[in-house]
Amino acid sequence: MSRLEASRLRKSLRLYLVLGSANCKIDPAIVVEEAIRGGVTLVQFREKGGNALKGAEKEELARRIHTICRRFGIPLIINDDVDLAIAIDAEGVHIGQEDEPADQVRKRIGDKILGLSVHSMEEAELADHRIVDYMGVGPIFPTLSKDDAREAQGPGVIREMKLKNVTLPIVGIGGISMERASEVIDAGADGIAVISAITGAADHGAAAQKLVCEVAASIERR
Ligand code: 3NM
Repeated sequence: MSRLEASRLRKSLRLYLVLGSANCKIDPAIVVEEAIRGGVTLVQFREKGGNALKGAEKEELARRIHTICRRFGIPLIINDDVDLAIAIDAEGVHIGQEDEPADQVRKRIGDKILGLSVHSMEEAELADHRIVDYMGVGPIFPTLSKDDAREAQGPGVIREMKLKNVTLPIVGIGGISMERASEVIDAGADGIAVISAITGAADHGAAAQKLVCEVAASIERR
């Protein structure tokens, strides 16, 4: 799959599952399958933390997750590992402000989807529309899932971006639960990206289903 037109990408961002082996009590590939069956629209493989898989083991897990995503027609985005995304022919790459610069990544990945983490209006204004396809804005609420997370900003940061005519698709991330999903959509986000709201749920599929219904209902109300 190549860079999606913005309207298709906005739909793919509705419920974005981010995960790696550190976030899962069971095989992450099984979590992915259950969550996709529940309604997840996009998946990011984010293998971080002290015990993160590396090398061949990391690639093997990424390939297994990709096989499941493909079966359901769900794009797979690889966090901060351009070589891996290219090796397994994933649909996209997600980078942070401290990773390889977006223009260099774009040159390497050609037509794949490119996502960028932004934490402020200033960073959003610097994101180049010709290079980046969507922005992950966070942390919206306090999160325990990212060691070096910045201070939570609340959904207002997304509202400000929309008011100032930031047009790139936006997904909110950080501490987003079932109860708080609608606040993020009401602020103007195209979707929500979550780790623990799905990986930490007793029933991954049911959690995804509830979240995606909440997002869809909030978008319809806007
Ligand atoms: N990035 P949870 S917050 C991966 O602010 C990630 O850029 C963030 O996990 C950012 O849904 C975050 O469990 C963790 O809070 C999201």
